[in-house]
Amino acid sequence: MNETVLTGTAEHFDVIRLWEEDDPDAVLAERAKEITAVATGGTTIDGAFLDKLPALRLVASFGVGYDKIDATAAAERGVIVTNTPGVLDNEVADTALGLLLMTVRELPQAERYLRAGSWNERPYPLTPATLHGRSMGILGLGRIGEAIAVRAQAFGVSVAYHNRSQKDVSYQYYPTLLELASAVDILMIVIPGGDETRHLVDAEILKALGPGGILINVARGTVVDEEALAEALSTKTILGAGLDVYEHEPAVHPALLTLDNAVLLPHVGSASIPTRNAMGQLVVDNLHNWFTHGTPLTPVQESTSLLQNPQS
Ligand code: 8YV
Repeated sequence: MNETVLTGTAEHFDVIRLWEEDDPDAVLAERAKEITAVATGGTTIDGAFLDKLPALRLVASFGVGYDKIDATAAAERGVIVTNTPGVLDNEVADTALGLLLMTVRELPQAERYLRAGSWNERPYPLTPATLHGRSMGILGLGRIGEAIAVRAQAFGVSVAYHNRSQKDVSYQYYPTLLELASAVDILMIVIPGGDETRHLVDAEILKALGPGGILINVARGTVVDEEALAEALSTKTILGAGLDVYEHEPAVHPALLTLDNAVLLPHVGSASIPTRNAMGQLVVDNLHNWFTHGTPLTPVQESTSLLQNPQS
């Protein structure tokens, strides 16, 4: 758990550090009736877990994505869920552009080449692709997607997008992912994870992206069929992929590890101390505001009706 969450919660609450307990289940059972809030950073919270805590009123999640939390089951039990949107947008967008440049210009491969002493023999081969003048399709134009779009344009990359519905923005909208993938050079995934988006990017979408295509994923690994991606990379159905997230983190599909046209980061999208502390502070502020004013700062969408009608 992030240090800011630990110090911030300790100031206002009687905190149980479950991960430090020898038998966390026993502690949960023993103190179930006292636990009114849970702060979490990536644990699965489903209906069965919520049923163990009858006094629970708030789950404050560290991170913008909350696909491991069943927010609908929480709402049904009168439990609010909060996440940490906004404060990590710039960091994740920066990482996305960094990963894109690394992938298009093969920068990690070139660095490995230098360290291996190969430069003494001959220069690193020219990269087949360049970034300027290419087109990017953003799958999931939310806050982070918009921050990526601004940066992409500064790099001379045109932007299009696919969402479930069109937004009031100037970027070209494609009503289906297949049309978007067919139209662009770079597919940038920023859509939330979870059952609704599982394997949206499959063999058909990768084929549509085509042999010059680059896939970047800074969202959730579950959005991509990793098996199909490994196949598309090894058969050069697409040119390359830059990934920060994986289906079964921290495990990475073994085939991806062997492919030189994949750039692989260990889920570091928001992982700077200042940004993680800002996320941690928002967890603390959500908890504090809920218990002092009854208004969490950043409830997730599934919790909003509960706040409008607390008796429901
Ligand atoms: C963090 C993230 O890695 O916010 C998210 O949804 O994926 C990342 O910022 C994650 O929150 C760590 O628990």
